[in-house]
Amino acid sequence: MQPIDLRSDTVTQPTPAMRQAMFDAPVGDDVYGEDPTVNRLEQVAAQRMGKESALFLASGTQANQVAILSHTARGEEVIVEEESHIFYYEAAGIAALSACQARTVPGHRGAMDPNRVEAAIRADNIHYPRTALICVENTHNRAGGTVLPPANLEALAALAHRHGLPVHMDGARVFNAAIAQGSTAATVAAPVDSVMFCLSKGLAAPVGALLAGSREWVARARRYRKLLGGGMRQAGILAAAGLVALETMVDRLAEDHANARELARGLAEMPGLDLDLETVQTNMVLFEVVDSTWDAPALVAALGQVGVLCGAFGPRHIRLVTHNDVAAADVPEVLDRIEGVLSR
Ligand code: TLP
Repeated sequence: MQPIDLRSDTVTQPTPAMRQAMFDAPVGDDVYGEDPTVNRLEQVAAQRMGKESALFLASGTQANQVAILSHTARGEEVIVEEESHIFYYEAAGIAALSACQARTVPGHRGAMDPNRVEAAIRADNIHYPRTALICVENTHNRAGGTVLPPANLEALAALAHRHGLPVHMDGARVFNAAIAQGSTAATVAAPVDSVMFCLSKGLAAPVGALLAGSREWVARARRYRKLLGGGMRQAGILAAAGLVALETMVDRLAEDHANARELARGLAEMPGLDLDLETVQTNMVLFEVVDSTWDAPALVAALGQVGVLCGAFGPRHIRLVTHNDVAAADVPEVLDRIEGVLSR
C-alpha cells in the first residue's frame, strides 16, 4: 500500500525544475553579498511582499527569531497569540535568544481581539517591561490553517502603530492566505512592518525562508542572521529552488485548498470525528477524535499502519495537510482508508 504523507507540507519533494535550477545556479559568497542567485531571490521576495528589502534565511524558525531580535531589546515584552508557532514551537526563542518575555493573548481561529491586544500593551512604569512588538500568524497553523481576516489585521496594525509598536507577521504560509482570499501576498502583508514566509512548505522548495521589511530594518536583521550562524556562503544553490518556487508554485496552492476541502467534507460525515468545516480555509484539516475508543495518538498510529501519515495535535486532535505531492485522486483513497480503520 502506497503511503500518502499528510503530516505536513514540509515533506514536499523539490520539483525537477528546482533540481535543474539548483544544478545550473550561478553562485558566489553570500556573506560578501556576492551570490547573484541569492541577491535575485531577495529582490523578488521583497517585491512579492511589497517591502523595500528581504533576507534569505535557513528556516522559518530562524527567520522569526531573527525578526524578534531585530525588533526588540533585552528585557522587553512581545505580544503573541497563545497558540502561535513562535510561542508554541520555537523552543522559547523569545526568551533564549532575544532575552524578552512573551505575553500571550488568546485568539479566535488564530485572530487576536484588538481590544485584548491593546489591553496587553504596557503602560510606562518602571515596574513593567516595555512592550516592543506584536506578532501575528497568517495562515494560523494550530487553528487549522485559518486566514486572518484583513479587517482584524488592519485593526491590530493600526493600534500597534498608534502605540509606536511594530507588527511582525509569521507568514510561513502567507501565499496560502493570499490564494484563499483571491489576493496577493503584498496585500496580505501590507499592514505589517515585517513578514516572514517559507519556501519549504506548500511552495515545495527544499530549504529556506525569507524575511522582508524596510531597508534599514533588514540590514539590522542581516547582522542577527550572522550572529545565529545563518550567514551561508554559496547559498544560491538553495535560492535557485526558491526562485522556481515563487515563479511556479504559488498559483497551484489552490489545488491543495480544494483537496483539503474534499478531505474535510468526507471526514465531517464520519461518525466519531468532529470537524468544523468553517476552519478549512487553506491546505489543512484539523479534526477532533470524539469516539471514546480512540485518542489522537492511537488513531494516528493505526492510520500509519494503513499508509495514511498524519500528526496528532494534542490528545484529541489530528492534523492533515495537503500539498504538491498529494493528488486529488489520493483524497478518496485517504477517506477510504480512514473509514476502514474507524469501522474496525
Ligand atoms: N511548522 C511545522 C511544524 O513546526 C509544526 C509544520 O509542520 O507545520 N511558522 C509557522 C506558522 C509554521 O507552521 C512553521 C513550521 C514555522 C514557522 C517554522 O518553519 P521551519 O520549520 O522552516 O523552521
